[in-house]
Parts: sequence; structure tokens; C-alpha cells
Amino acid sequence: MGVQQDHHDILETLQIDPEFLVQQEHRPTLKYNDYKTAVGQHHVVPVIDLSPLTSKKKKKKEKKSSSGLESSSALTQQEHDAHSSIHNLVEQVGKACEEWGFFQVINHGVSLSLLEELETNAQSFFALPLQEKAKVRRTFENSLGYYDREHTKNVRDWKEVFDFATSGMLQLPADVGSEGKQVISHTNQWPENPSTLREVCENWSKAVEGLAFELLGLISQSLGLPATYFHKFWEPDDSNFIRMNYYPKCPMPNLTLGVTRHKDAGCLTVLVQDEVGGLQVRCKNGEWIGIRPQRDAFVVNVGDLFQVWSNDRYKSVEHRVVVNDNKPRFSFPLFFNPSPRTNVAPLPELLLCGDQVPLYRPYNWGEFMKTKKGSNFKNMGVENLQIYHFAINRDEKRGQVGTPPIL
Ligand SMILES: O=C(O)CCC(=O)C(=O)O
Repeated sequence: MGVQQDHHDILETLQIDPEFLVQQEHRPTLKYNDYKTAVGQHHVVPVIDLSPLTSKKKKKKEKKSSSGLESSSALTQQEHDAHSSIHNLVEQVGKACEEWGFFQVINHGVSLSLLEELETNAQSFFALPLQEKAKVRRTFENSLGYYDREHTKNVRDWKEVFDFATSGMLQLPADVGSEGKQVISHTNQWPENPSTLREVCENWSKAVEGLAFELLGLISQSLGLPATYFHKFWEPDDSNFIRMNYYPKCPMPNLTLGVTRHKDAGCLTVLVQDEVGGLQVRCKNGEWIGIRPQRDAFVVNVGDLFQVWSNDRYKSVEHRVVVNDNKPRFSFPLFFNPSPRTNVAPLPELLLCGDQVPLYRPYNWGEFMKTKKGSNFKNMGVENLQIYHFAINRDEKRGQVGTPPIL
């Protein structure tokens, strides 16, 4: 009897769906609460203090309401200091995007009490009986709502989710190839219980979306572009959605994963996690490291869209979630994504300054998102759509013929 079969038998005895079984080479080797590297060092994803940004906003507000009694030279000095600390922040963000693709932010301005309300409501919702949660179950046609059979790379995730769009709906193309002429509206579904969930989620949306736009501005400046350069892609609509992730305790955490290794397809992910731990990132040397939970921090990562826009300067990085048999875990990512109409390609402004060739051919974000959502709905049995399917000009870049892209 093979090892894989052995594991299938264990899962059957425990009455666990074999779709949860992760292939041997992708199983977790690092425990959910282990934050050391193989050589025992603490390897830490950068933590960036956003106070210069939050205090700039505060000062702007104060200035508006002040009587203008300050002397103009004092203001100039203050403005000068603020300018140089924002410049420093932009540099830190750019370095983190280039070297890690991941960072944490503190002093971000999102209130802790909002987070506490979200956590309480999420706990109440996921504690409901399955038939209650199933009343707002997501379908193939409407990708928003509750779901307990999410797959990543054709492996079932050990988790339950509740998804909602920050604007109330997502308008995705009806078919790939229809060039957005026919769209289907995916609309938020709200449960009766807990009755406060909708309001709390909507307040959370506003706060985290605001933070995401600030981060977008910093990243944009770090690429030498104006702070508002990317805003046009979020008009006239966007495809932002928030996911409430609930990872129940798992009796076989060495054979399964909360989410198997993957890269995020969108622009930015802005996530808050509870104190349990389990989010792990693949470093440049191939080693997995855990991101230690920090109560006052958001974890931010750049997704595939930034990789394409920046022509591989800011790469999307693989990550996964390790579960445990001890404590359930919650996390709340905002997937911050542009309008489904956006055609994505390396930005001409960035190619010009580096005298580079584009490494991707253009693709439509809405069609990509629709295909991706479909492949996460169930095991499709074929490789999921990835950005390397749009890769071009690799041979010129590497000077090698016939080498498949390594992304
Ligand atoms: O739960 C987490 O910390 C990460 C979740 C994640 O990677 C995802 O939902 O795509």
C-alpha cells in the first residue's frame, strides 16, 4: 500500500474528505506558530510605521478648521519635515515590495474597536449551524456569500469563508472572450444572524478601503509615478472584496492546509489576522517563514497585477496557511482590485525609464478574475489560470531559448 493510500485511509477513518489531502511535496514542514527559519534565525517581514501618513491627514484636517494663526515660517518647517518623512516611507515601501512582496503596517489609522466588532460578528456567524450559513451560500453564478468548499490549486482548503464586495456587487463578464459586453452582477448576500453583521462589515469596508488607497499611493510613488496614478483603474467601478476566513481546528494539520501555496491574482491584499498564527510566506531562497501575528498590524502583499504593471519589479509572492489541532483561526483580507474592465499590461511609463521589453501580453482583469473564481469553486482537474500564461519576451530577457518562465 502506498503512502498516499495510507493517508487516504486515515482521512476516511476520520471522515475527512480526501479532497483536503495536500500532495506530499507541498505539505507544511513548519508549524503554524513557528516563526524561525531552518537555521534558527528570526527572519522578519518588514514592519512599516505609517504615522507620517496618518499625521499628515490629521494635520490637513486641523489646518482646515484652524483660524490660521500659526506663523507661515513655522508651517513651512512642519511641511518640510512631513515631506521628508513621507519620502522615507515611500522608500521603505518600495524596498519591501522589491525584496519581499510582503510587509506589515502599524499606525495605520484603522480603529481597533472596529476590528473587535468584526471579530465578534464573524465568530457568531461561523458558529451557526450549517443549514443557517447555507442560506447565503455562494454559487457558481454568484461568487459572494458563504462557502465551505473553496479550492486552491485543486486542493480543498481547510476553512470556511464569507465573501462580500465593498461596493455591494461585482460585475464580472458573463463569458471569457465576450470583452465585457455581457456582464453578470454578483451581489452581496447578508445572513439574518447576526443582525449586526452587515453594518459592521460595511464600516470595516470603508476603513480598510481607505487604507488600501493610501498604500496604493505610496507604492505608486515608489515606482516614480504620481500618488494618484492608479486611481483611474478603480473607476467607474472596482472589484474589491473582503473575505472573512474561518479556519476550524484540524485533526490532521500535517496533511492539509488552510490555503495551499498560491499567489494573489489581484493588485494588493490588505489583511488582518488574529493572534493564532499560520500565515507563511515563501522567501526568495525558497524557505517558508511564518508571519508573527501583531495585534495592531495589517499584513500587506502585492499581487500579480503589480507584478505585470511593474514588469516583474514588484513580484507577487507565494504564501499559504498552516492549520492546527489546537485553536481555530480567523483572518480578514481585503482583495483590493481594479475595475473588471481594466486591461492589464506592463505600464509604458515604467518600460520607458528602464528601456525594457514588456514581459507580459495584455489581458482583461475581469475575465481573469471570473476564470479564477470558477476554478476555486471546485476541483477542475486542470491547472488553474496563472499570469505566466501571458508571459512573453522571456528569451530576450534571459538570453536563453526555450526556458519556461519562472514566476
Ligand atoms: O488567512 C490568511 O492569513 C491568508 C489567506 C489567504 O492567503 C487568502 O485568503 O488568499
